[in-house]
Amino acid sequence: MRIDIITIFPDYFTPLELSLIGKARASGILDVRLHDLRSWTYDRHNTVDDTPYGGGPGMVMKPEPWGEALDAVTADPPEGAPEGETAAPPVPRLILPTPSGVPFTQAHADRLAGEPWLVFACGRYEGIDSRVAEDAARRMPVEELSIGDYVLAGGESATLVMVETISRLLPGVLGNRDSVDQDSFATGEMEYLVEGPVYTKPAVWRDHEVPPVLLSGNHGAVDRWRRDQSLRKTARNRPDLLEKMPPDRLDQRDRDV
Ligand code: 6GU
Repeated sequence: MRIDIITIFPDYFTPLELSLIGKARASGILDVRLHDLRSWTYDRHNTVDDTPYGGGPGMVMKPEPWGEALDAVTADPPEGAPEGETAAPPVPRLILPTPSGVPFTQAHADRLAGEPWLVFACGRYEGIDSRVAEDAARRMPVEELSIGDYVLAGGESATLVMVETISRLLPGVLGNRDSVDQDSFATGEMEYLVEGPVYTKPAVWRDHEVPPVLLSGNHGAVDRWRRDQSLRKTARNRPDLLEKMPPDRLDQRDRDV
């Protein structure tokens, strides 16, 4: 997968050199390209913002640098499938991180992980002139996404969150595919549940014991216990998820928890 990120703070993305994502990049699974929006400005101060039409507080990002940046970044498509000649080049999908966007969920991540090419446009200030999205939508799908009900200073940290969430789903990035299926919010068994507590050695630490069932070797009992713990933790921390769970997702044992 190719990911282009356009930002006035390319240095914000040095964490993408580390850990899982750093390795995915080194191995060629993930091609992340950073672009400084100011390279598409031509005045002495490399201006990217201006006052809002209609008045009001703050500044708005000017459309011209964004238009040129998106044209340049999307001009050279990544190599498609190895059939080469016959395969059409992939279409980029533009992601606009904004607190006014659709709430980003694991389902978005699952879908976006199947795309060949994502472009993230990181806005600052009061946002990007709305004609940029309108113009881009003439040639590519555009999605406005929010990572939660709070306001960040800019789209950079939201982009880091989304890129990490998507990248760990790419084939070959996590050692163990199963760990993805067991995640909180994963589609399937865990769709309306969060994960319960986890333990490792030693079996006793500062008088705290690991729940004995986990040492029992009884896999059926372990699975049942984990599901119970997951239900209890979801009820405690995320009652909204249990509200949304279709009733047929609960068996009689679940109802007893
Ligand atoms: Cl994607 N951007 C900003 N600036 N604030 C946010 C957000 C995004 N998601 C939640 N708050």
